[in-house]
Amino acid sequence: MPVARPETSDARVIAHVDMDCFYVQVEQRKQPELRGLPTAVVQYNEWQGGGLIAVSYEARKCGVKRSMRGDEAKAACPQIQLVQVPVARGKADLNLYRGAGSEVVSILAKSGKCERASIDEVYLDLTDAAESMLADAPPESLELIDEEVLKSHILGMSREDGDDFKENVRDWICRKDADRRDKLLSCGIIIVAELRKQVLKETEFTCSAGIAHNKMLAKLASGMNKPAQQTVVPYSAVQELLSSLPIKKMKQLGGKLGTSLQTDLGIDTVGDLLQYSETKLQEHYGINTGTWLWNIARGISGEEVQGRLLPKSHGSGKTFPGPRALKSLSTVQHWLNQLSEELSERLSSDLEQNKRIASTLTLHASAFKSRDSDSHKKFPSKSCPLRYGVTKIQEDAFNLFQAALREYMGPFGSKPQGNKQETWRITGLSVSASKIVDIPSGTSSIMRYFQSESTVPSRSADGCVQDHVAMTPSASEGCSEQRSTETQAAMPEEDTGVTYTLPNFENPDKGIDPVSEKDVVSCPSNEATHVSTQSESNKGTQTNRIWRKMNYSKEKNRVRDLSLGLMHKKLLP
Ligand code: TTP
Ligand code: CA
Ligand code: CA
Repeated sequence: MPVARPETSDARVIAHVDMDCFYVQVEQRKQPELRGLPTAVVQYNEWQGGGLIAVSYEARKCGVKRSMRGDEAKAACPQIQLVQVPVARGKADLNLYRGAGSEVVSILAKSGKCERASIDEVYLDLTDAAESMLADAPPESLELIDEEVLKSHILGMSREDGDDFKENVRDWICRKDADRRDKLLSCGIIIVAELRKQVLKETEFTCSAGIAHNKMLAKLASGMNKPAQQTVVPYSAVQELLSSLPIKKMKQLGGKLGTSLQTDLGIDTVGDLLQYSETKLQEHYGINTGTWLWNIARGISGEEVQGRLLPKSHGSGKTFPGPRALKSLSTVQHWLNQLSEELSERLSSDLEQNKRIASTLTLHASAFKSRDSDSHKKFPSKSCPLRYGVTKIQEDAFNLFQAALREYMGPFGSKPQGNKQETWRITGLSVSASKIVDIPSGTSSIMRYFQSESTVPSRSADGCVQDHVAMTPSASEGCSEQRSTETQAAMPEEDTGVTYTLPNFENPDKGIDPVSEKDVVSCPSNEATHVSTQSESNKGTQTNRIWRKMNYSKEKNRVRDLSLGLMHKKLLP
């Protein structure tokens, strides 16, 4: 559940920077002849030209959307350039994009505390930089204000085109009688404009930014004016911004909590929350979440920018939507092997380059069953201590999967129910490594460290298969980005064009910490403790519904034969 953190009384200056149509920009830098053309990055497969995962702004103007198939995009915009995402091990290989994201991070990190929030986003705490500027060279004393600064959008200021608008921005930034909070924001505006120009110069990428007094508001603002623009949230504009903001657009309210607010309290916008007292909200959602809700309705959030340039976790995932759903243990094992290989490679380079090790391995899957009554049951996520080495990770991942499947299917899992036998299908798989720590400095050799540490156990899933509660809102970043799953659900296996509800199978390290301390429940025996999981994204159930509608009757006999045959052989005790 979200944790309420009081905001400090001192005004902070926080920026959220998000790259514009990021994968497209990375591909356009590689192939400069594509610049300025309507372009999209596609996860190609033979079905309807694959799925789009990033769309340039030129293509968006022609009506192309991320949810489209390649063929649909060509129909909407015949001149569209489709670039295929690199593939390795039968799935999208995001290394190129991760590396490009790191280039940006290394530039932005020079400005202050920097938190890498996803493959293409960072938060910056610019308070110190802004305070220094205010002390040494306040905006009101500047003779020349850069054009990029003057193009900023200041919420609450009416926007007129042309020079008048820029003059208004200049006046706002240079006001002598502004309060300290606004003056600090003005410094933030200048600093961020400069940083964005630097990013463009050094990487050739454009980005957009939100500048506000806290992370929540900065994040909301960064997406308001894209591409290549920045938006500022003065304190005086907060209420208006939130009053009409749909509750589900709010980071952390995209999931169950947001749904409960809508259905149980009839709240549609963040502003609607204002009618409820803190006590009332606490009665409904507990002390912490109640206070957190009360705060966000007022734009209050004390969440700090974490000084973290490296990812909190590594993940490798893939979805198998529609007719591609996996239906046998052998295909699940095949894909887990591929995913584990990729994960292991990334763990090795993290170890080599950053001297960091991870200690928890987690398996997430989304699934559905044939029997209607149970179709909403979530596939449990499982964790165990992480052992380094590809084969060990592969072995452990498969063990975790089997433990989770046993629990998912229940005691009658593979027994006939009436005349029907129950079947399962897997629509998403991901393995992730978390609880990443630096190897203590002074450790003379990595091998010695491993030998001395119990974090790397000698046996797999050794009675310590742990249930994993899928992310609570407060522990994740990417979960605010709700995406439509409808189209995705009808796609054959794809790796990247996805929803960011959790867990994120295609882009599992998109700012997500799949396992936070509190989420892992120790389990002393193989007996898995049942822990209710937050939605494995609605994706599973939606996919379930759509797939069933499309294909179930056609496929069901074959599925039953194949998967139940295997389950009888391998899963029954
Ligand atoms: P986003 O920041 O959500 O989108 P974007 O950068 O393409 O476009 P915008 O200008 O609106 O920010 O995602 C960053 C990258 O992550 C995106 O370029 C491709 C990848 N991605 C996926 O692979 N699947 C997805 O569902 C989403 C949302 C993103
Ligand atoms: Ca982006
Ligand atoms: Ca983003």
